[in-house]
Amino acid sequence: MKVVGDRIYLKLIFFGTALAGKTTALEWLFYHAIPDEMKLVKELRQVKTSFGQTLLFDFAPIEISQNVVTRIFSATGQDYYKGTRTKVLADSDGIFIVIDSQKKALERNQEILQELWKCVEEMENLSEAEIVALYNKNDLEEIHSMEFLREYLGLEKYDGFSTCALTGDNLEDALIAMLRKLTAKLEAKGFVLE
Ligand SMILES: Nc1nc2c(ncn2[C@@H]2O[C@H](COP(=O)(O)OP(=O)(O)OP(=O)(O)O)[C@@H](O)[C@H]2O)c(=O)[nH]1
Ligand SMILES: [Mg+2]
Repeated sequence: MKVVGDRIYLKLIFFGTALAGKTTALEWLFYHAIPDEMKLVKELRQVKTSFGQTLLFDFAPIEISQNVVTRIFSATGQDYYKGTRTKVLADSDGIFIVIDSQKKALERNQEILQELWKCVEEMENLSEAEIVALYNKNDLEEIHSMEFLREYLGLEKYDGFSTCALTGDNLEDALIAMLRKLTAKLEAKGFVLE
């Protein structure tokens, strides 16, 4: 959370394994759910590899009220670029953990969660971040249920949404849940949203 003049800047991030659907989820929200008048840029800013995966990040700044700007990022999930992933994570106020619900991705989800918990422990400010989990790819067949994944991955205490980033199923609800948590936090600190 950064205060610049009378404005507050919040940072949200989509974090999860490679190909979990972070970019697809952010793209869907940006182009289908976020009203144009809230967007501070017309197109998502993206830095991709030649194969179309995220090299550094995707980025969209939006204005959720006259005095609150929310910058939304998606980090790379590829371990090759792990160093940039943790840099992009720094100072996040809200983390969407994107779980790839496919059975074959179970171990990779566990590994990246370990990395995330380590970052939360070690990086300044991150322990206060709000967390919402997306159990993505709910349209596929060979997947674990959200109930199973929540428990197996130890995510029971976080709000969870069973999502399909391709169709946007439940994504808007997840974004609203996150923004509600963050605005409640701001109000609790005495900040008045304009
Ligand atoms: N069936 C299905 N496919 C999905 C879903 N979400 C994403 N995909 C597909 O999964 C692939 C990877 O999606 P991305 O959004 O690029 O994944 P990412 O998490 O950004 O991956 P990195 O940038 O490599 O970290 C793409 O082919 C998407 O179309 C989903 O909910 N269901
Ligand atoms: Mg991506």
